[in-house]
Amino acid sequence: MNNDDLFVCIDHVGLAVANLDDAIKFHTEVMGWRVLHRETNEEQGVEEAMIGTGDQGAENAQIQLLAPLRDDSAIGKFLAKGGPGMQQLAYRVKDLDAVSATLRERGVRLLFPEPKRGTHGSRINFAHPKDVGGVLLELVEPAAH
Ligand code: V0V
Repeated sequence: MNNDDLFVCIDHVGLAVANLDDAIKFHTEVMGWRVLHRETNEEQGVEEAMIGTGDQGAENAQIQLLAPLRDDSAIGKFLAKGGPGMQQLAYRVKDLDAVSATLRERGVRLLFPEPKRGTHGSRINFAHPKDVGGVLLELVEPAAH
């Protein structure tokens, strides 16, 4: 990573699913991935699981399965509109506040005025899909574990 790079790497790709247990069953038994982490995030209205290979660490890109806790959540609305599928691309950052300030200066709208709590204690925010080529882009600053 160069000093002037904004992003470290792809952190994860998020897939909206209707039912987390069914999706885990498919991605483990058919696709051969393993569940690395699972949690509920009430504020975001999701039940989620991170999947990857058994020996991979959190430094590698993962796949995030996102199931709605409520119909009026972001994932609930996404599913109602178009059904299951890729809902977000997440870039890892070292300093979310600095990257957010730079993107705002460059005209990219972030969805939340302040960072939210994401997976595994990370800090997250999102760039509006209309400002980044039609993809919901999450920015993730991992927690220092
Ligand atoms: C909506 N649009 C999308 C999109 N969702 N485009 C690409 N990818 C998506 N996921 C488009 C949509 O087609 C519209 O385009 C336009 O954006 C406005 O959409 P809308 O239907 O009016 O808006 P809503 O009410 O569906 O909201 C969309 C946003 C919402 C993106 C604003 O989903 C949101 O606030 N998301 C951020 C939070 C989130 O996604 N949380 C769940 C993951 P047209 O029709 O106008 O052309 S939580 C998570 O990832 C965690 C915890 C973690 O990783 O740690």
